[in-house]
Amino acid sequence: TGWNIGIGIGALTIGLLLGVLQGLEHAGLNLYTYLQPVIKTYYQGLTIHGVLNALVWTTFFICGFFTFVVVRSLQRPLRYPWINVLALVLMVVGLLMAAYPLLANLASVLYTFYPPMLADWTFYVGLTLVVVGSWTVGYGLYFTYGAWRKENPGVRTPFLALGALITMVMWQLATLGVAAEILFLLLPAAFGWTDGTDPLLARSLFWYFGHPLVYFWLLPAYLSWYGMLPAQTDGKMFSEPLARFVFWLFLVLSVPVGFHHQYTDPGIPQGWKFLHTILTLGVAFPSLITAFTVVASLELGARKRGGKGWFGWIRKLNWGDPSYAAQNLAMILFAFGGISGITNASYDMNLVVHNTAWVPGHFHLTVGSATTLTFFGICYWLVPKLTGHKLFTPWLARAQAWTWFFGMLFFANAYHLMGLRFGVPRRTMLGDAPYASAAWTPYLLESVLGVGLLTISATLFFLVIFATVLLPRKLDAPVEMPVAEPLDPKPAPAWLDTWWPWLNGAIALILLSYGPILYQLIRDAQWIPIAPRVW
Ligand code: HAS
Repeated sequence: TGWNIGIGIGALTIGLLLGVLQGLEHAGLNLYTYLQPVIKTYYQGLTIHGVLNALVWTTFFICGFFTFVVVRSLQRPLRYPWINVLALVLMVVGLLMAAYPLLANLASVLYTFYPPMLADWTFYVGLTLVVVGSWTVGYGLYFTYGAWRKENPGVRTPFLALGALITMVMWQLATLGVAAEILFLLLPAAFGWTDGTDPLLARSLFWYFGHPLVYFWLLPAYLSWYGMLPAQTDGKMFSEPLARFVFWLFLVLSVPVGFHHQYTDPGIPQGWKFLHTILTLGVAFPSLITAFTVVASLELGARKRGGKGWFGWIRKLNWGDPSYAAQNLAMILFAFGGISGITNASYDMNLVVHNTAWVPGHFHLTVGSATTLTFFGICYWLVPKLTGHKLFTPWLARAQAWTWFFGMLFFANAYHLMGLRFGVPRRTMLGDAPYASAAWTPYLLESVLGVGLLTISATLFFLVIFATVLLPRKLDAPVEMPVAEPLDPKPAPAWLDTWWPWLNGAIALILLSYGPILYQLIRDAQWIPIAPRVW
């Protein structure tokens, strides 16, 4: 766990630095030139920013966190610890392999690596190894769960372990899409065995994986919000069975929604886009349940701490604890990210905001806030737990959480509005754009204010974590993983602890929503030449 989280944070250090450059470039201050010859182009910087933050930081953190959670929650050691060590080795080798082409400017294809742009083969093999490593983490956890089940027949799986396992299984279903894309379309082209590819088929396989990927980022945060955060403010889980139900719904509904990223792609018939729209609105439903039930769990705690009134109780939440504050602030930002997600999912609105600055606005509130700020909050108890050292200065950690909150609020608001009002494009050197308009200026200034606060916040996070790890200030009292008790101690019904209906339901829905159309896309595949490398 320690190594996973340490490497994740290391990747984030570089990834966030490039994010600052990205934000400043849009506002007309191009600092990329000072990074020559290490970072040669804007697109190289943007690719490293996306890959390190969205893929590396998240995957390493989640694998480490889940290993810790499953072992603590089942209260038994890993069945075969060597599997999880092997997993870490695979992931590190993969990361090093992918780092080479990223740094050598041989893989500036952005984190979605759409063909016909093509990266060096080492990039794809590296990413594949990271994914295979994360599967291996899952296998280590399944064997541990199997052993626990044998020792505890008929006992309900503890919620925290169940949620982590469901997320891992969902991840294995999801990554089949990107595995097929890399193995059958991208690697053969990168090795020079084929001289073309079908971008539409590749994009469809990518988004089969790409949307459940976002729930792989979100569910560890939900696990903490449901099963840990209430305990951090003297609350209880408002409804433990409902929390399980939400995780099962995510298993069933996370994958069959990918075409909402491809509304503007020609070649996907409308009927399929419509089906995926309906299912997307379906997968928003467990998040709406979460909004109500998690807040109810927190309210229980605040009232126990003396909170009164319709809204007055909010002041009594445990804002003094940086771990709590960071996660509650992440939730508030996610409420706005959820609204912009549902806007994206609405076909006609999507035509307005697709490929505009609105989209980075959306994902900085989701993966950049709900996920990342929650993971920061988790670090504030987990790193002291792992090192046995006191958290370095809780008030600095609190300041980190609040500066991230306001930084993202300004940044994301500006990007949403630039996309919505002016169609300002994403993934573009806006600082150099000949069509840049004076009307953008107030929003660009707001975004720079956000970038400034986020830079301070990121610096504080690294300072707090490094000082906690390096300074040998022993803990006064042992830190334990927070575990929220259910309000109703009656065990959840058996159907909420049974895998087969949910797993079969997930597979059936995937076959129904992707089977015929993927068959059609493969049958009608049209090979087009790989784009020449221009960076
Ligand atoms: Fe998304 C694009 C639709 C959620 C990430 N999304 C992206 C991209 C990323 C991303 C990275 O339909 C860009 C991909 C690219 O590079 O092209 N997204 C949705 C929908 C949801 C959603 C419907 N997205 C996420 C999450 C992400 C994420 C989660 C990362 C972690 N997204 C889209 C669509 C696109 C898209 C289209 C394509 C756009 C385009 O055209 O390219 C839903 O799951 C959202 C449901 C969420 C809610 C909110 C629930 C609120 C909660 C908090 C409550 C807190 C309260 C405060 C009330 C309904 C749980 C309490 C306060 C106290 C004080 C106690």
